[in-house]
Amino acid sequence: MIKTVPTTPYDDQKPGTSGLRKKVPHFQQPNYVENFVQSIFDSLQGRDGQTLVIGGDGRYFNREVIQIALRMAAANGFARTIVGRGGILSTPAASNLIRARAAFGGIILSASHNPGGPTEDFGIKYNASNGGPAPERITEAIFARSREIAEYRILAAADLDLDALGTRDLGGMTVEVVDPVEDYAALMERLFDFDAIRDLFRGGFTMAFDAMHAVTGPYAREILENRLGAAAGTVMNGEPLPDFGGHHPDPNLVHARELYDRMMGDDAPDFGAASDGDGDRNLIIGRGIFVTPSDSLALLAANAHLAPGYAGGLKGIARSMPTSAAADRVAERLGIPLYETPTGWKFFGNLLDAGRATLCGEESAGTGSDHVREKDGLWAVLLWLNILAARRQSVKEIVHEHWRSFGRDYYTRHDYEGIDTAPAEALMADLRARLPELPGSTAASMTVERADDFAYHDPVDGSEARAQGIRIYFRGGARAVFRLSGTGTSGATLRVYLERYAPGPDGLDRDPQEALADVITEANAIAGIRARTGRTAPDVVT
Ligand code: G16
Repeated sequence: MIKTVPTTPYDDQKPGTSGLRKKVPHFQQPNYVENFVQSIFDSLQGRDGQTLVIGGDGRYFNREVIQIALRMAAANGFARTIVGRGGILSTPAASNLIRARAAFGGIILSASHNPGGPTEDFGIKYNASNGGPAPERITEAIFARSREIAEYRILAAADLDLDALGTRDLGGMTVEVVDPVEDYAALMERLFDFDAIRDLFRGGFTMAFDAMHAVTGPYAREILENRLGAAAGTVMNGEPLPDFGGHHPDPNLVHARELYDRMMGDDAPDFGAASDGDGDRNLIIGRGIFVTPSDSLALLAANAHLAPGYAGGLKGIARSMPTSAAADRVAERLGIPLYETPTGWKFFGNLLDAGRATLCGEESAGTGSDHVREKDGLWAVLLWLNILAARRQSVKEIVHEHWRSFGRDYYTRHDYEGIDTAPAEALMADLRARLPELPGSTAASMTVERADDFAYHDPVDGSEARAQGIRIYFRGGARAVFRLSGTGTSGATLRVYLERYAPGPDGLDRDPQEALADVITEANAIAGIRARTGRTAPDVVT
């Protein structure tokens, strides 16, 4: 029986960079989940009789929300839902399923790299029929709907068993419970030379993959250990846990410290990698060398032709604005276009759909291609493995060769987390107001050449996105970018992105913090970070 339940709106259901993210207790308020899911459904025209994919990263509250979403999908006209067993689907695997099964869209439950647990983070995101995060036109409609919603529709039914594969009926809607790994692993086998990678492992190549007790554990075990023959135990922390073992499933140098230390030690394996809560981010570390996500994108682009899925070459490369210019140099040499988009994977969707870009990447540890419409952690790891198998050099040799050939873009990101929203917004507003007077000025030792607030004009649909981050270019080629994070759930996070290009082959082992010291000082002085936030140092440096 379908019930129509009266409800009152919440005013804070505005999807951010990547869907709606809040603390679990926030989502547990009466009708909070139901309101948002109904707002999504109400914003989708033509959903009647369609297929919906539902899955999440397994974090605390995942199972409860999936049952609610299923009952509401059944009451809102969907004919079929496809759910990963146990409610599990990594974000890229969900994107793939939406595309492979020609679904109308998908609901992905995740707060990505944020911690999980009863008082930690949760998230709900809608992906459209191309498999990618809903464009702003849809997220705006969802937000508008959530502010006026008066009722939601739900089927009165008991919870479904989601732990056994197969199809069941839910009030006339078919629920198909699928193996979350199968289709995804098959896609990876089509893109990469699994024989060559198997050969690499057979020859004694060693690897450590940190699944961070998050969703990629089962994917990595199946693909790396079972199909590619990596030694048992290659996958660390491979058991997905609702609280990620109490850790932050963020594959950066702070939260994947154990892996980093191992890779810098004497008995380091040849290759180290990690992925985040929902499996879309990646961390790449060679023996004795961390590869920044910006460099990784450039290296993957320069070598992608070595993998069967990209043997025909790349149509173009897209990167988010704060990502370093390393990929630009590769695009230039390859003679293909380079697109600079705002932060947020959704901005790549049109370029991928239109066949203008093949590879995309962001400084925030996301890399992907047109195989799905999300960034894809394991995909990046497998492309690296394919390249390593083809080139038979170490990660360090490959990176150094790249820098010798293209020059090096020193890069670092400084994050100031959990600062009060008001001073963080004031800092940005003040920078914006001072943009016209910055060129020619010097706060410490460098001179500003030009400064702007990044605005994006989508070349495919003509849409505009404004106020996407303050860019300050210094004389001599260095750059500082300031923006506030769109994914945090408490207070504000100020991100400061710093880079400088060095054309020559010198300084291969130079520490970026040292190479960028003057840019860091200048950026801090221009924005008055210490005075405005009271912080003397960033919380996270990557
Ligand atoms: C999300 C988006 C990414 C984006 C990142 C930025 O990542 O999917 O495209 O780069 O947010 O985060 P912030 O706004 O905090 O800098 P994820 O992995 O959280 O979905």
